[in-house]
Amino acid sequence: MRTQVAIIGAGPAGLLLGQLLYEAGIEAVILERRTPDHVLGRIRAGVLEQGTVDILDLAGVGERLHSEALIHGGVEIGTGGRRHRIAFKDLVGKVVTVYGQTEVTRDLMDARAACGAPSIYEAESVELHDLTSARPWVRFVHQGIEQRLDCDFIAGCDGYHGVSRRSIPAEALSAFERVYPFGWLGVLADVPPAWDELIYADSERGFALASMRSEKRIRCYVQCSLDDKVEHWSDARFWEEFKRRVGEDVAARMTVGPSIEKSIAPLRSFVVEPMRYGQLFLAGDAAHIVPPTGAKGLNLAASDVFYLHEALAGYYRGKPREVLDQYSGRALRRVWQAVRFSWWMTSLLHRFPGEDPFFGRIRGSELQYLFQSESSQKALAENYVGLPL
Ligand code: FAS
Ligand code: PHB
Repeated sequence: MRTQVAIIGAGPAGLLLGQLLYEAGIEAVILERRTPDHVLGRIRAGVLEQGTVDILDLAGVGERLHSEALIHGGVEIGTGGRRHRIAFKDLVGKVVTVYGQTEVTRDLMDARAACGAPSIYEAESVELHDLTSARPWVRFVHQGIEQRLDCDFIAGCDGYHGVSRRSIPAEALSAFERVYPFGWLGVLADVPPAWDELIYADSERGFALASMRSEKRIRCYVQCSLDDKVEHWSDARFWEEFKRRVGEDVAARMTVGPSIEKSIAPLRSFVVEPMRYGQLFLAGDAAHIVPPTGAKGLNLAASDVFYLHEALAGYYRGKPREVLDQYSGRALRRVWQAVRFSWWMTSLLHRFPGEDPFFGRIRGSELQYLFQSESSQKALAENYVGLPL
C-alpha cells in the first residue's frame, strides 16, 4: 500500500489529524492496534477548550457537539469547607465546553467512515522503518498477514505506550518527567450532577473532582495512593469518600448510583523534545503527558495535530520544507505552557504524601491568594480556557 501520511493510532490525535488532512485533500491511512469498541471504551477527558472546539469544527465534526455539549462559564475551587468560583466569562471573556472524549472520538470515527478514508483496526506489530530517508515505510500484521505501507510522512499518534516514540534513537531525544506520588480513581455513573459547574476540592483527606458528561451522567474522581487498586474500592466506599471531600452541601444534596466505569489513572508530567525525527512527527500523548488536573491532555493533542496538519498542508502546497521544521518548536511552546499549568494546578490542589510542612503552608497560602486576588484568578482562567492557538 502507499499513502502520503501514515497515522499510527486512532485515538483523538490520530482521528482528528486524519480528518484535518482529509479536509485539506491529503491522503492518510490510520493504523490502530485495538478495535473501535476498545478505543471508545476508554473513559478519559471531559473538558474542551474553545480552540479545540474550533479545530473540531474545522475538521467538520462539530455538529453533535454543538447540539449536546454543556457550556460552562467557570469552575469552583474548594478548600477548608469554602468554595470560590473562578468566573472565566467575567475574567477573560471565554468559556469551556463539557463534552466527553468518548463522544469526540465517536464523532471522528463516524466522520472518517462517512468519507471513506482508510482506517485499519487491529493492526498488530506495527514497526516504523527508514524514518530519516525520503521514503519511510510501516510494517504491520493484519488478520495474520504481514503488510507494508509506504508513505511520505508518519504521524506518531499512538499515545504514551505507543511504538512511535520508541522508534526514535534515545540519543536523538531529550525527555523531561515528573511522576506524582498519587493517582486519580475515576467513576462514571448515570445520575444527574448536584453541581452546575466542575468542583476541584482540596480537603484534609485528599483531592476530589466533581465533573459530568451531561445533565444525566457524572464523572467523579478522588486522589488515591499509587498502590491502590480498583478492586479495593466498592461503589459504596468511593461515594462515601467522595462525599467527605467534595463539601458538605454537595454531599447532602447529591444522588449516587452504580459505577458504569471505574479506573485508576497514574499522574505524571512528561515531555519529549523534539517532537520530530526525520519524517516521523509525534503528536498528543505520544509526545507528552500531563496530570488531568488542568484538563489539558486532550486539548494538547488537538493543538498538536492542528499545527501538524498546517505544516503538512503547507508542504504539499509547495511551501519550503522549513514549514515542516517549524512544527516541533511551535507545538512545544504550547505544550510547556500546558505542562506548567497542569503541574501548578496539581501542586496547588493535592496533599503530597510525606510532604514538608513548609509546602503545606505555601499551598494553603497560594489558595488563599487565589481566593482574594482577581489577578490570580485571571491567570488561572486564561490558562484553563486555553491560551491562543
Ligand atoms: P491516546 O492514548 O488516546 O490514543 C493512542 C491510540 O494509539 C490508542 O487508541 C492506542 O490503542 C493506539 N496505539 C498504541 N500503540 C499502538 C501501536 N503500537 N500500533 C497502533 N496503534 C497503537 N485528559 C484530560 O484532559 N482529562 C482527563 O480527565 C484525562 N483522563 C485520562 C485518564 C487516563 C487513564 C489516561 C491514560 C489519559 C487521560 N487523559 C485525560 C489524557 C487523555 O485524554 C489523552 O490526552 C488523550 O487520550 C490523548 O489522545 P492521543 O494522543 O490520541 O492518545
Ligand atoms: C473529566 O470530566 O473527566 C475531567 C474534567 C476536568 C479535569 C479532569 C477530568 O481537570
